[in-house]
Order: sequence, then C-alpha cells, then structure tokens
Amino acid sequence: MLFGMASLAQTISIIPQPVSLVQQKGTFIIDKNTCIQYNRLNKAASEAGAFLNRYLNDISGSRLRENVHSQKVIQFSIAPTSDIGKEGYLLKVSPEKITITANDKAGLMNGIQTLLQQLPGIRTNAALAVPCMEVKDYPRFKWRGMHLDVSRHFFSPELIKEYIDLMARYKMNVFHWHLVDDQGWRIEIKKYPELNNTGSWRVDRLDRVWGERPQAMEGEPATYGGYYTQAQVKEIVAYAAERNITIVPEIEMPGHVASAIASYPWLSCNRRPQQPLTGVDYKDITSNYCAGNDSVFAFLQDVLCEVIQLFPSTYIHVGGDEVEKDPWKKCTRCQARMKKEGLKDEAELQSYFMKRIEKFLAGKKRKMIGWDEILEGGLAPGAAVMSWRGEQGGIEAAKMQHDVVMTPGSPCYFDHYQAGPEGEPLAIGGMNTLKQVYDYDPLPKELNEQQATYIMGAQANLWTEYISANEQVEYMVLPRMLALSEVLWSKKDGKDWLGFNERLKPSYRYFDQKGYHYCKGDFKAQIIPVAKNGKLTAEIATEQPDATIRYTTDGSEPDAGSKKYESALSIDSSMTIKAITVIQGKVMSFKPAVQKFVLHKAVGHDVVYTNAVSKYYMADGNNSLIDGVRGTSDHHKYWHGFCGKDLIATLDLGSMKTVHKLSLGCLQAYKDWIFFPKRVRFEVSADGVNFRDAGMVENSIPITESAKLIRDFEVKFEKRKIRYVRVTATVQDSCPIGHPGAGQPAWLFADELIVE
Ligand code: TNX
Repeated sequence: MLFGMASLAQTISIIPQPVSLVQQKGTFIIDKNTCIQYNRLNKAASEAGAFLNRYLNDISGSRLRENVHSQKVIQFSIAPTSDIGKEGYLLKVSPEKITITANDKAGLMNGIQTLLQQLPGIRTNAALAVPCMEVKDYPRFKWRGMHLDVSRHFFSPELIKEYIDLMARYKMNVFHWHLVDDQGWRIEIKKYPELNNTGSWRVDRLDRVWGERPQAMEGEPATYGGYYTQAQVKEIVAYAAERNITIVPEIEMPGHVASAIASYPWLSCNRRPQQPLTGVDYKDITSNYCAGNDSVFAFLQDVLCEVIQLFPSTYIHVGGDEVEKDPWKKCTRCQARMKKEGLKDEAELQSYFMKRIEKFLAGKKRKMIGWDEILEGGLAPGAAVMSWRGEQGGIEAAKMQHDVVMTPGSPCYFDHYQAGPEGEPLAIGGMNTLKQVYDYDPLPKELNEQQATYIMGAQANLWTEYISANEQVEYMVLPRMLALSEVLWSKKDGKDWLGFNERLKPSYRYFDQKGYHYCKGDFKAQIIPVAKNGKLTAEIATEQPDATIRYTTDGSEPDAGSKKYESALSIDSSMTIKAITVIQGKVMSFKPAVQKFVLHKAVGHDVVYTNAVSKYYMADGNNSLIDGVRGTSDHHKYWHGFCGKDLIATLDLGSMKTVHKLSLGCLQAYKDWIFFPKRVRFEVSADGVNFRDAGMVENSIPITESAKLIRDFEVKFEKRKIRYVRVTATVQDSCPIGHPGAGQPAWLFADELIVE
C-alpha cells in the first residue's frame, strides 16, 4: 500500500504498483560523494552495479565510484531472502543509504528499475533525488510478455533495443520476436542464404495501405525489408539478458512461410517459384511447407539448430497458426504421409508436423510453444500453448496440464485501436482501450486452483501490418504496456484504476523527455442504453477519471458549455443524445458520441424469431429489435445479424393497438459482408394465427454499393387495429461476384422493428 503523507514533498509513483511500498520522510541525493558497493566476486551484483552506473552516467554526465569507502552508498547484494522468490527485491532508501537485496540478478534489476523511475530519463544538471522508502516487491506471473512482428515490417536493431528498454522499465520479462512470416524472413540463417538474399526483401508499396498492396510484378526490384545478422541477434540477446528479458524467437511453421518458399520453392507442395509477398494478395502464393517431404524437416532442423545456438531461451516458438489445409489436400506427398502414419485428416497432419518438431526441440533440451491451433489434431506432449483466439485454447491446454500464455485478441492485441477510432492512426481494426487492458485478468474463472498454475502469464502482441514506423510502434504500445505490466506484476486485489491513472503521469513526463510517441487516452464518451422493467434509460461513461461529460438531446452539437451529465437519462420520447468529454474546459472527444432512440408502440414487447440470430451478433439479446435503440454505422453494437438466413420475426404488442406505419432498420456494409435484404415484407394479425399482408418494400440499393448505409424499409397504410406483426426480410443469395467472399453466404443486419 502507498501511504500518502501530506508532509512529503512528492508522492512516489511506481508502475507496476509494488506489492508493498512505504514512503518515508527525506531524500537520498545521488552526487559525486555517492559510491556504488557490491561484492566484486558476485557476478550478478557486479553486473547490476555496472548497469546502474552506466545509466547514471548517461543522465548526469559522470560515473560514481565503485567499492570505495563513503558516507553515502548504493549497495547491491544477492542474499537468500524469503517471501520475494525469483525476480523479487527489497529496496530501502534512507538519506544516507540505498540498498537493493534480491535472490537473483533479475531481482536486483527490478529493484534498479524501481529506482530509475524516480530519476529523470535524460541528461540533466538537476539534483538526482530519490525519495526515502521501503519496498518489498515480487511478480504475480512469471511470463510478462511483449511480442513484436518484424516480418510485416522490418524494424532496426536500435528500435528493438528501445522496445527492450521500455519493457525492462516496466518489469516485462519476455520478448517474443516474430521473426518469420509470409512477408519477410528476418533472421540470418547461414546454411540457407537465400532465406536472406530473397526471403528478406520485397517490393515496396508503402504508399498504399496493407490490404490494398498489389503483389509484385515480374522484374520489379525487391528493395524493402532487411534481416538481423547473427552478430546483431547475439548482441540483442545479450542486451535483453542484461535487462532480465528472455527473447523467445518465433520461427513460424508450417503456414505463414511464403517468404521461405520464395527463397526455396522446393519447400512447398507445388514447388512453384514465387516472388516474396508484398501484401495480402495471396492469389498465386503458397504459404505452407510440404508436410510430406522429409527434406523440409531436415531444413527446419538445420534452421532450428542455428536458432538454438543464438537464443538461450528454454521456449522456442514455432507458430502453428492459420494453416491453410488446401495445399496439403492436393499434395500426393502429404496424402501419402497421412496414409502411412494413419492420420485421419489434415488437422492430424499438422499435429504430426508439430509433434515431430517438438521431439526435435526436446532432444535439444528446449520446449516448444505455439499458437493455440497446435491443439487441433492433438497437442504435442511437452508443448506450451499461446492462446490468441480468445482464452478457450488456453483453458483447454491448462486442463490437459500444459503450460499456457494468455494473449487473447481482446484485450491483448495492441495492433487494435486504443481510442477513437476517429483521430487515431489507421489500425487493423478492433478496440482495446487502456482500461480494457487494465481490467484484464489472465486467470480464467473456468480453471480451478491447480489448473490455474499452468497459466504462466500473459502477453501483448503487436502485429505490424499497419505499422511501418518506429513512432507508431511506440504509440501502439504506450501506455497500454504499462497497464499490462500492472496486470501481470501487481497483486490482483490491489487494482486501482484511478490510482493507476495518477501514477501514469510521471511516465508521460518520461515519454515526453525521451521523445516517445504515446496515446494520451481514449476520450470518447460512451452512451450505454439500459432497457429495464419497461423503461429505457441511457448512461454516459468515459474512461477518463478527470473528465466531465456534456451532452445535448435536441440534435445540436454539444460543447464545453452544454448540459453536464450527472446521472442516467430517462428516454421518455424519441431523441438523439450527443455527448462529449471535457477536461479543464477543453473538449477532448475527437467527435461527439451519438445515439438515436426512438420510442414507438413495440418498445418493451416480445419478439419471436423463426431463424436464430447469429451468436456473434446478438446485440443486447433477443429484444434488441424493439428496444428503441438504433444501430449506428461505426460499430456493430445494437445490430442483429443473420448469416445466409432470412430474418423472420413475430411481434406481439400485448393488446390491440392502432397502427399505421411499420418499418425495419437495416445495414449495408459491403466490406463486412453485410447487405441490405432483397425485400422486406410485413404482415399483421389480430389473433396471431391469421396474418394479412400489410405491404412489401423492394431493396433499391445495388448489392455492390460499398458505402456503409442505414435504411429503414417502411410501409404505411390506413390506421388499423392489430396485435401481431410479422416481418420477413429476405437475405441476399450470397456475396456478389468481385467481393472477397463471392459465393459465400451474405449477412443481413437489422436493428429495430418500428411500429407507429
Ligand atoms: C492473426 S495472431 C495472426 C497474425 C496477424 C494478426 C492480425 C496470429 C497467431 N495470427 O498473422 O498478423 O491476426 O491481428
């Protein structure tokens, strides 16, 4: 606990929040009389001392003396200390003495990082003052990971070191280096030089967004890319180790390896030459190793031998995700392998592939880790699983007593937006805000205490399809990594969102000093409809602890002077709420949140569907169709989705009502495979048995229209008394020709059945 004392000059801010922190009166001033002391015979303590001295030299321009007598000392010692385990430390700061004690070097380094968070980040002439305190600290999880994809875009060794520095500052300890993927092979392999001569380079199309980059044409110069030489890798591995960071290399297989196949076409099933992949135009590209060819395994073992030489990590990541099974189905060698090994399908062939590699790694005293697809077709005996498609794979693996790292898309994918998305740099999609990361708990409720011991921790992944610049790497990681670091290090019951936001402030100053790009936060207002007990209300929320919310209900644009939000608004008539966040008089929202509500005769009554709503697009449940909440075009909330099936809904108004107008709100979002229905037909009834036609509306918008549109399909008639309404919206036959999903089922989305 932090004891905030009014008399103390400054409150200590540490991220991740230590297990225990007691701030005391006074400061330790680091000056030329200060000496660093450690036992020279102890390697860990010597290294830690040297590390601190280099840092102090960087920020003050001079080194401290080491191991001489002085009145003022910074002392490191490795001593058996109970309660703090591996990586833990005790830090004591008094006006004359700083001591850091730990069981291991990692603990000393973590103690140093806590100390460094009290000091400036750049060269300064100011006094180096450390507030007095006592800290006892150790991590909750042993795997505190950050991943970086250097295949989709290559990043320099300098950027990698910066990434490692940032990780170390916040006590993250595993760097998952995604070195191989379709669009580039990024590690030097001496035995197979074409991997680097060919596989590391591609045609540059940086002027286009990732998904729209056409594949290279014959003869175009492949000048974009790069790779890390083995000398560079060694240096980076040592740099990381010095900072208590293990680098887990990922040598992806058996899919996502178009770059290797461009280098050596014989690695694939069809053995056709191909150019390195520029973007995602996979038309003539093969991205799987052939699983029926023993030479492929010999190749991979050679590659892994070189990798193992370079990386001391126990775990070697071998990918395993998103393997396209088609090439294997068509390949005689793969089919022969399946027959010989008695494998019933291609999932088992993949499992055979991974097991064979796992056995090889085990023979080298290394452990295999892979994406959760390695569960399909049977998990290799000693393999650990990285759960990315939600937590299910991780839960399953833990129950089977395999080690697990949690990295579910939400909230661990840092390639997703963290704010906006308006006003944010273009990202791959999705939304993982700082608070969502902060609120994450890697231990799923589905696991009992014993099973939970297999959850080693969690990790954030930074896929870089949409990230080509160093600044954007920083931006996507900062400050979300700080929230994750607290999730993984600090005690669960000490979670404190407001306190975390306060403690972020010195980190923001540090980022400013260092010139790091970072996201200042998500300043959206969120309008949350609540339909309960026949009443409709709207709550408005923001992630920002310091913000007030201002709103309008008359359609006008809100500003800093608009009405202040105090508590939930009741929706008694049709209205549109527009809301913004304001901090110190300044409007922070990039654009107002807008939510339309319509009150009509069906609100609060019951709907029965003939075809079930897709479980992925349920909106707020069955009655979303008559909750008065209209869907918007910028997200899928409040829309009901049907895949390749008609929407047929029957509404019971509860009693006879006078009605003259019926309409159904629908969405067209071509890129998301969502199309207006072909037509919408309304029928009405007094008894729920005999229905009469009430009109039909044909769709007039072409299925190929790519703009996002919302349209109410509406019929009007002479006032009549009815009790039941049946609406049938006919889904399009399939996605149209020329669409990425051509021939596949079309989606139909509806938000509201409006009865007036
Ligand atoms: C899925 S996560 C992938 C990556 C992509 C990522 C984009 C995983 C194991 N595979 O290849 O870059 O989505 O978010």
